[in-house]
Amino acid sequence: MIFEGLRWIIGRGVLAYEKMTAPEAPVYSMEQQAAIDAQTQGLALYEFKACPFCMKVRQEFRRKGLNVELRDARRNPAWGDELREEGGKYQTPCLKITSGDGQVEWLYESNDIIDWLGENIVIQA
Ligand SMILES: N[C@@H](CCC(=O)N[C@@H](CS)C(=O)NCC(=O)O)C(=O)O
Repeated sequence: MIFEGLRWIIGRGVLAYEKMTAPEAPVYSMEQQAAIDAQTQGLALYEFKACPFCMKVRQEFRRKGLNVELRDARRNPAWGDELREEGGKYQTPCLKITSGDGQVEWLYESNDIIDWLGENIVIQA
């Protein structure tokens, strides 16, 4: 009970901090955004809303203007089960990467996810 209350308070703090520090989204042309969306359509982030590591990854999405599907693994038990069973552990953030040929990779660790985005998402000038 105390733990739940503490988690709730910390969660509120994380969400408020996320709102206050949200980076401005870049403005892309329609063609640029379409090219980026084509690269992110196979991505889904398994997350907890109040997780600070997830917040860090969501901020990176905003900073780069990436539209990535967010799957709340706590509120939706189906996403939680999928994460545990297919990803290998119930830990967020985790990026599910489905490539064009249907291959699936589950990438844990916020820093590794941010690095992967930097290395794999090409934003044309
Ligand atoms: N080093 C990891 C830490 C991730 C982490 O600790 N996530 C917590 C949520 S904030 C988690 O999934 N805990 C498992 C649980 O709550 O059951 C990262 O940077 O992504």
